[in-house]
Order: sequence, then C-alpha cells, then structure tokens
Amino acid sequence: MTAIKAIAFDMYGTLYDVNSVAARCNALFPGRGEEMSRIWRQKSLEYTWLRSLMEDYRPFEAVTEDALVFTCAQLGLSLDAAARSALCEAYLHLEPHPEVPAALAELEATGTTLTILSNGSAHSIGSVVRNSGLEKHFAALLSADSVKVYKPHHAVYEIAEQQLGLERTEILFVSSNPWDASGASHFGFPVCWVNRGGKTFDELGQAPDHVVTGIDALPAYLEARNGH
Ligand code: LAC
Repeated sequence: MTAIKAIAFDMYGTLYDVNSVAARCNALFPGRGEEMSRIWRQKSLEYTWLRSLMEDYRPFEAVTEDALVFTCAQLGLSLDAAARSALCEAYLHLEPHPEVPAALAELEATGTTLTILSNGSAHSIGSVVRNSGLEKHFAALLSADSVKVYKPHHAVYEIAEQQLGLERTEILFVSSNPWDASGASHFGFPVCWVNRGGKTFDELGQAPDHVVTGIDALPAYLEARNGH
C-alpha cells in the first residue's frame, strides 16, 4: 500500500459543524432553527450539484444565500436583509467539531501535510479557518472556485493532486459526507469516511477504505497504514 504523505479534508461537516448555524437560525426564528439549518444545508448541496450539471457555476457564498432564500420561502419565514446577511455571516463562523483542534495538532506533528479541499470559495474557507484559529495547521486551503465546478466533479479532486504535487494514492481524502467520500474514492484517492452520527453510506458503487467516528482516530490509522 502506498504511504500517505498528505491529507485533504473536506470542510463543511467534516471539520466544522454546519449545524452550529442552527442557534443563529433559532434566535431569529424561534423553534425553527434545527429544521431551517437542515434544509438550508441540504439545499445548498443540491444547488452545487445542479449548477455543476447545468454548467452554470455560481460562487459558494451566493449558492448558500440562494439556498437560504429558498429555505425561508419553503418554511414560510419572512427573511429581511439584516437577517439574511447575519445568517450568511454565521456560515463564516462555524464551530469545529470538538475533537478537531487537538487532532489536527497531533496529525501535523506526524509530518503529514494537511490541506482542506472544499466547495467553499477561498474567502469562505479562509474565513472559517481563521475565525476558528486553526489556520496554522494547514499547508494549503484549496477551493473548487479555481475550476468553477463543484465536488464530486473529478476536476475538484484533481486540484489537490496538482497543488500538492503528489500522486492521488498518496493523498488520504477525509470526508464526513458520503457523496463526497464516494466521489473521492471514484477519483482514486484512498478515503476515510468520518461517520460521527451513525449515517448510512451512499449507494454509488464506492466504499471508503476506512471509517472513523472522529478525526482523532486518524493518527493511529496513518501509523498502521504507513507502517511506522
Ligand atoms: C465542502 C462541503 C461541500 O466541500 O462539504 O466542504
């Protein structure tokens, strides 16, 4: 088995809790926060896939805002300009999952190159990572924006290979999103699926190489896999 030299992390859901916006949603629309946050995230994803198929790219922040407008319309919630911008801003201040800061420090100490490869724009990724104080751990923050199409299109996964100057088999792709883990596996990355909540993996003809319940399990996995 090829030794892993770098890790490319998906960002939303994998390192950061997208449901951390639920509290902001709930403050603006009491009792509706959880439902709103769930539909908002799902719709944002759908719009990225649909726009990729339509070849009508729009930056991630704009897609996120479109999905928010849809969510409020569907739930019959009236969204004024101030609430709209406050909620979009909340997406730049997501909280990392609890185990993430210490696990990144531990992984960095193993000498593995750490990167993020996300559908978020460079601005979104940079803001989320800086706002959580985790920027120092990453050698590169890679955005789908540079190829104007979204994961799971292979062109996005290729960015990591090209920017890191490594073979895809040397890059462990880590995602909590089964569709993303499937896309990365189809591309040819070794894949670790982070299944925190007992989710069901997608039926897309792919399977992860490894499954963990948090990224704090990665140092031991790398050690076992790389054989040192
Ligand atoms: C990411 C999202 C889509 O690319 O999970 O970070």
